[in-house]
Formats: sequence, C-alpha cells, structure tokens
Amino acid sequence: GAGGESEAPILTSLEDGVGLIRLNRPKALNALNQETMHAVVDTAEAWDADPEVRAIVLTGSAKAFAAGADIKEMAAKSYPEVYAADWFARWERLAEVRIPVIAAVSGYALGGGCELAMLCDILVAGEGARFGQPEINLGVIPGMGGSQRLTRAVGKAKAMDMVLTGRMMDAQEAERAGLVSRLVPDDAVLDTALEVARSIAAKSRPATMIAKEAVGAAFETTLGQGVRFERRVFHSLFATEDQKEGMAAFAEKREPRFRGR
Ligand code: CO8
Repeated sequence: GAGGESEAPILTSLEDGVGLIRLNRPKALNALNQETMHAVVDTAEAWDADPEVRAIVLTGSAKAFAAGADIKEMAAKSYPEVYAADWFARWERLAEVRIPVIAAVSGYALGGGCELAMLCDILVAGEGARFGQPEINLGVIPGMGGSQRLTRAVGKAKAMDMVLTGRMMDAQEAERAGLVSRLVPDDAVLDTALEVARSIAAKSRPATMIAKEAVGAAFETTLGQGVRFERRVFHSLFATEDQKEGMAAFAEKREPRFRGR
C-alpha cells in the first residue's frame, strides 16, 4: 500500500515565531490525501490565528515535496461524489492564510504538489527539484489551481506546454521561468527556507501581512485599483507602533524591536 496510514500525515514544530509543517507520507511520495489536506490546512489556520506565529514553512522529503493528489484515493470516485464534496476546495483556504508561507521544495512537486507549492508565497527549491502538472496523463486536468497559478507565474507559453504535455520542468528552468524564488543546493533547501522565515518573523507582523495582501492584490485587480489599494494600506501602517519603532530605530542607527502592533 501507499504507506503512512498509521502515522501522522504531517509533522509540525514551532520555534522563534516560525511554524514548520513537514508532509509525512514518504512511502507514497507525500501524495496528498484528504487526511493530509485537513491536517495542513487546520495547522496553517491555527497558526495564522496565533499572534506568536509570524511565518510558516511547508516542506516534504528529499525525494518528494509532494507527487500530487492521492491517485489511489481519487481513482474510483464518481462525478456526484467529487462535485458534492467540492474535491480540493479546502486547499484554497491555504491561500487565505494571512501570514507568509514559504515552500521548501526538494524532489518532485507534481500535480497537486506543484499546486500546493504555488499556494505558498515564497518558493525555495533545490537544484534537483522537478515541477510538473501531469494530470493530463491521467485523463484529467489540474484541480487545485494549477491552470491559473502556473499561468500567472510562468506565462501562457510555458503553462500551456506543461499542462497539455504533462512534461516536467527542472529547477533551473522553473527558476528562469519565475516559478521559483530562490534556487539553492539540495541540502540547503530547508535551512534556506527557515532562514527566510526567520528573517520575516523578525519584522512587524502586521506589516508583513499587509505586504503579502498587497502583492496578492496584483493578481486580483487592475493596476489602478491595485496601486490605490497599496496606498491605503500603506497609510494604515502609520497606525501601528511598529512603524514608529522602525523609523525611530533607523534614525537612532539601531536594530528595530517590532512587537507586532
Ligand atoms: N498518488 C498516490 N500514490 C502515489 C502518487 C500519487 N500522486 N505518486 C506516487 N505514489 C506512490 C506510488 O504509487 C508508489 O506506491 P507503491 O510503493 O505502493 O507502489 C510510491 O508512491 C512510490 O512511487 P513510484 O514507485 O512511482 O516512484 P518512482 O520514483 O518510480 O516515480 C514519480 C516517481 C515519477 C513521481 C511517480 O510516482 C509518479 O509519476 N507519480 C504520479 C505523479 C502524478 O501524476 N501526479 C498528479 C496526480 S493528480 C493531481 O495531483 C491533481 C488531480 C486533479 C484532478 C481533479 C479531480 C477531481
């Protein structure tokens, strides 16, 4: 069997304001079954609601970030079943998490695994990582946002190629195409992602949340609306103590001590 059923589908830890979620179905290459989805989304939502948590890192194993939705769980489903359960809709709640989420990707990020990485805000990948939307080979198409987020990330030329042929991109191509934020040696993936998360965790929590929301708005609005939205939320940060602290620390030539308010 695809293994892992008796073990927890994810492992979590929390240190210095950074929550770490590790997908834990290595024998199934972290295939994303329903149990895994609920565990990831519930954990991320709980941390989002906890003011002590300021960033989240999501990772898999050395061989696979995640090799997709669990094909074995999905194979026998009927249309009324997947429709009634709105299969995969709950993953979208990860996109609603307001604190920054960093994907640390080693190995395969395929299908739902690639889509899960794209639901995150910053994507750190190892040189051996491979990205793909191979659903077409199974007689279906991406179902967790891939046709939309991949197209926005890499443009029509690459997205059509990937989604219609199911071919994989290596990490170098994915970085050139704009899917990957930072490309690092395979053994440095998790450390780099944690370092990115800790650097974000040291900043003003409300400012990082608003920064994430502002960049996200670029995918939802016209340029004019987006620029006006940015200006308004920029103004709103002058209501925070962290803005006073950040600017005072600059003038006094010292490190700021942000308190998240
Ligand atoms: N689901 C379930 N089990 C999986 C999956 C998966 N996505 N991927 C791998 N596994 C399992 C294998 O079945 C195998 O289990 P077992 O040991 O019990 O046979 C184990 O993981 C190891 O895999 P392999 O032996 O295949 O390892 P290899 O190193 O030979 O190959 C690959 C690695 C290339 C990643 C290969 O496993 C593979 O091609 N996996 C499937 C990739 C894929 O097609 N992903 C897309 C899935 S579909 C999806 O994500 C969204 C669908 C949206 C549809 C919407 C419907 C409503």
